[in-house]
Amino acid sequence: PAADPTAPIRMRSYDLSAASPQERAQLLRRPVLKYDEMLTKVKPIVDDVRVRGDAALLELTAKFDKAQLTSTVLRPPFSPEMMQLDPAVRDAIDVAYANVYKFHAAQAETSTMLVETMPGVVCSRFARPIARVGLYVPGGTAILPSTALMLGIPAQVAGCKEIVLATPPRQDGSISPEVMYVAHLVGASAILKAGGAQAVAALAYGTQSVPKVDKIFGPGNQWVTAAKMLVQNDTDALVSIDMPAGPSEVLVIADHTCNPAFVAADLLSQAEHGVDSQVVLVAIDLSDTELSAIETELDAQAHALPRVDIVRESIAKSNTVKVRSVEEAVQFSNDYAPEHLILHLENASGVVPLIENAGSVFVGPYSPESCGDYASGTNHTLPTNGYARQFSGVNTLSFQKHITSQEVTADGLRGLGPVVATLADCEGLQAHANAVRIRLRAL
Ligand code: HSO
Ligand code: ZN
Repeated sequence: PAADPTAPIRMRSYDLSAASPQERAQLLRRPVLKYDEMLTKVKPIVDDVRVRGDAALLELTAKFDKAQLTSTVLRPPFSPEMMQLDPAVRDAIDVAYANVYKFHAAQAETSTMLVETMPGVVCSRFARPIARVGLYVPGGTAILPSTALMLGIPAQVAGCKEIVLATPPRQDGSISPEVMYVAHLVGASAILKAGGAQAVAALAYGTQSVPKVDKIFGPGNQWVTAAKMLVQNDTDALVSIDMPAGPSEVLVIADHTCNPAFVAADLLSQAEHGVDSQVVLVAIDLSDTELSAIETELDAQAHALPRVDIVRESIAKSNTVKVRSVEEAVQFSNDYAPEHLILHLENASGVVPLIENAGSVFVGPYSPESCGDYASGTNHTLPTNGYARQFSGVNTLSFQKHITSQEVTADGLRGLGPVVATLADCEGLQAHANAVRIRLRAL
């Protein structure tokens, strides 16, 4: 049944000091992701592409994307007709590209780190690009050229040789000109016109026409995520993934100095992503009048959105958590480990040092998440579902790996060798000890 279009759109509200430990744990929880179920659904698709390659890919694309293709891969140079854009959009993409490039170029590790741990014992570490990467750009309810930027730019900066951008085709078999233009800017070496688990499988194993990659990046629906987890665990595929992705989230902390309209707008910008988006407002010591100002704004702004039906569902599942102090708010946020954290606080920058877990932080009233989603420079591919506890967002280092090296001089071995031989003896590994003693005798 269609939702009542006039019904108020509002979040549920909880007082944290009145919450039991179980209720607090519930407020920190995300919706359960049924990966076991998803894995059994994606396995036949992944196997089909692994075994039959292009033929399976073409059939699955006809089935799921309703696109009849004769080939699945586009190679550069991409024709200008495929990249025809509104000039304002092209200029906006160019500015976003420049900012994101600048921030990610600064992250690149270009120099070798050298440490002399003992006289004559020099250890070093240097970075090298991951040679072949696959970037998944979702299709679905919104076209996402911004995701192509966020994945393509660090790959380009890191110097990856093969950059395969996978995205589901439109029904006429084409790719949106915005995504094509970004693929051109980041120097993609191939575009794979496929989506879902079938695209992930093609990237992981390669097909007759799709190059196999070493690491797969990017957000996606449950099918994509389950397929990434599946291929990551297949030692034959020999592929890694960026991180386990879940529905997008934002946590906003607001105090009495906040602008209610700004707070509402920030909550809604995340809520419009999908019906399972997670939106949390942590309100510090707000009066009923202050809270209802936010609620009124949220309701009014929500009803004016083209995606009101999505927002209605995601907001209905979202929570306002009332706390007494900044410390309580930060504690809750650190426990929640949000993908995005927005600080609408009197002393927002003063709170940043207290943040322990978050994908990306937006500081003060003029830093909406939208800036980071599109164009300020930071990456928008961030850990969700509480994984901000142990994962960083996608960055330039995600496209590099480190190699360590050592060079020991004869004098160095005189000092270090006896230590190594003693430890080798202690482990009962005679050949290890010999590799040192044979040299010490020769010195
Ligand atoms: N907020 C999304 C990224 C995005 N927003 C793309 C707009 N386009 C997940 O971080
Ligand atoms: Zn967004």
